[in-house]
Amino acid sequence: MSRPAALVFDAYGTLFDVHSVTRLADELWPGRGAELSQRWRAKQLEYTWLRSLMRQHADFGRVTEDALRQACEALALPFTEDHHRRLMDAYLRLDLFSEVREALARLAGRPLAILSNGSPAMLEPLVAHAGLAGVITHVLSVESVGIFKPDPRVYQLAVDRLGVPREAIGFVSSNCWDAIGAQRFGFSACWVNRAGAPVDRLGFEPDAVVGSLADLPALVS
Ligand code: 2OP
Repeated sequence: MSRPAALVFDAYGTLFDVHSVTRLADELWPGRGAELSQRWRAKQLEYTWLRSLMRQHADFGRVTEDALRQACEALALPFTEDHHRRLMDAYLRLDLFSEVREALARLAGRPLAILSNGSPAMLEPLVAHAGLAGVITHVLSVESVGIFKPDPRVYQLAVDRLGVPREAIGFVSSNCWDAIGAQRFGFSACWVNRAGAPVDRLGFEPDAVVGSLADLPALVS
């Protein structure tokens, strides 16, 4: 990833910890929070892929709500509309991973964009709540193209909006399949593997793997 002209970051799972909702979920259903959070995230991503394949797009807010309801029913968790509202609100205030702020400060001086499945209505409050409004230069949502990652049209959006050729863009995601999709599109793609997970077997691999965003400045300078 030698000296990319711009860096493009995935949001959920990469900059923001989707599992920070576990705290509230544990408050609502003691001892069941982690299980719900894992299942909710897995179902949310599954629905993005299925809706893209079916050409039946709905925004990430709807997909996230649908996934939450399915996960609660699958786990037989008693669920009210107040639970739903509180958990969806928590999605607008996810924790920033601890190393992100310093890493972004060290990477400044080039466009630093978010490219996410999230809708603008979800991403704008999330970025503002984390105090990243002055740090992230572009917030790009798949809603501009009407299909979810890893469809190539999503990555093309970053090229179009940043005005930077694909080969000059460094892409960063904690979702291995997203990093591979970006790599196949033509970005230099880095997988942030905080959990030490096995690489996805998709016939291709990310260009680089790091354990946290703290390792990124050395990789791109
Ligand atoms: C994002 O697009 C993949 O959900 C992840 O932010």
